[in-house]
Formats: sequence, structure tokens, C-alpha cells
Amino acid sequence: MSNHERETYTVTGKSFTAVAVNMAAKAGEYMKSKLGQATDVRVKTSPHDLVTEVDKGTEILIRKIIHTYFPTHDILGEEGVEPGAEASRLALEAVKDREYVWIVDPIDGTTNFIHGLPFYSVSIALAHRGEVIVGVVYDPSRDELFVAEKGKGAYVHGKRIQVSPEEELAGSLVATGFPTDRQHVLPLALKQIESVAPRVRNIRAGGSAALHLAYVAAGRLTGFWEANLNAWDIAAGMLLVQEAGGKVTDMNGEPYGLHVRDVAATNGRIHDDLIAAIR
Ligand code: 2AM
Ligand code: CA
Repeated sequence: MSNHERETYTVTGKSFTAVAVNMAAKAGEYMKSKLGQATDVRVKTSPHDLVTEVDKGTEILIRKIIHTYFPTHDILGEEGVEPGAEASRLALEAVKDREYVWIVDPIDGTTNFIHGLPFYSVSIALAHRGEVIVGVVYDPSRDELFVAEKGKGAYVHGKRIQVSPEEELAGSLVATGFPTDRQHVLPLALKQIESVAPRVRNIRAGGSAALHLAYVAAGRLTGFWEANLNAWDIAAGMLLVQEAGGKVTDMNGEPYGLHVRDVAATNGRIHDDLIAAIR
């Protein structure tokens, strides 16, 4: 074997999960170093929908690592797609059946990041022919790295995690989010909150969908729902919840797929009741 061949072998021989973990850790370190320094804040679809040069820089860093290890893989990253639901749908459509697609949200919780609120995350998933097989969510503020591999469980720093035991909504702590689309989606979300709030122990809205999903997986939240999210907000956290013994569907109870934008994720036990309350 020539030196060149040996080098190529070493590089491509890295496991998908190891690379995902490595990227998430590097990205997290980078964005944490930039906390409070995001000066170039831009509005996307509205003043509620923001992006910074750190989002872009972090995605570039992640893309470079993916290209280094897996030059043939495709990437669906938030910063590579125009804002809005339609552009997201088209971008997903273009890659969803490809062999390997990395689905990346460099900063999930950009609004928090800009305000210096330490609740944001890096979300990285790998899909094989449309099925999520690796999911990593990293919270740099708490240095918590959540990892799931299809069929192999969900872990935080090597310790297996599982969803919480609550059987009923009344004893459940659930989370949701306030959508950026104030015209169409917010009124619906407020109706859902009005319906769910009296039935559960309480509701939280932390501002990072990926981290909320990781917390459902870790049993810190009983459930989470939110409308109008993108594949990169959900894919990694979805696998964490499934591998931790929970359930993830759309808001009608239909099985999760990369196209799902209105998501409900729970410990499984309260799933039907939460969906009934949302609707
Ligand atoms: P982001 O920080 O990556 O944008 C908060 O309720 C959740 O909604 C976050 O996960 C946030 O992800 C996401 N979010 C923010 N703006 C959005 C938009 N325009 N469309 C869909 N999801 C959005
Ligand atoms: Ca983002």
C-alpha cells in the first residue's frame, strides 16, 4: 500500500458517529468562544428570525470536516438554505433519497445565543436513504453531548439515558416554542398552549428545539411539541428520543419522517394525550 492509499484509508475509516461527535464538540467550542460577540446580527424572514456570522462560520467549519472525511456525502445545512418553509421543503426534496445526508443546524437557538442566554446547541444528524442513523446534540454551555445511534441507544457522555416515567399529563413537564411566523403559526401555537397548559404540570419554552428533544430523551422533560420546524431542528433530537425509549410523530400522530415540520416527542406514555390536547 502506498502512503497515499494508507492515508485515504485512515481518513475514510472513521466511524460516522465519531466524526459527528468530533464536529459537534469543535463547533460548540467555536461558538462558545464567540458568545456575546455576534455583532453582525441579520434578520431573516422577520425581526424574530435572526442569523449571525457565527451561525455561518460554524456551519462552514462543520461542512469542511464532513467534506474531509466523507467527500461523497451530501449536506443539508440551515445556512445553505434560503429562509422559509418552501425553500426548506425543496432543499430536503433534493437530497432526501441520497445515500448519506448530513443534516446540520450549526446553532439551534440563535436568538438565545445573540442575547447571551446559555441555552443553544449544535444539532448534527446523519440520514441513510432518508432514515436517521446518527444524532448528536451538543450544549456548549453545560458541556453536555447527547449521542444516539440507530438501534444502539442514546447517551450523554457515555451514560445511557432514558425517557421519564410519567404516565399522565397532570404530572408532566412539557416544552414548546414560540414560532417566528407571527401571522399564521403564532396564533395556532397560542391556541395549543391554551389547551395544553391547564392539563400539564407546567410548560417551558427554552428556545432550542434540538435541546428540548435531548431533554425529553434524558427524562428531564416529559414531552415537547412545536409547529413549523425544519428537518435540521428535529432530526438529531428525534433519534435521541427514539433511542431513549420515547416516541416521535407529527402532530397528527403520524410516524416521523424528515419532511415532518410539526413535531410531537414524548416519553411515549403521554403521547396520545398530548396530541389530543394539542389538537
Ligand atoms: P434556530 O435557532 O436554529 O433558528 C425555537 O422555538 C426553535 O425554533 C429553535 O429551534 C429555532 O431554531 C427554531 N426556529 C427559529 N426560526 C425559525 C423559522 N423561521 N422556521 C422554523 N424554525 C425556526
Ligand atoms: Ca439555526
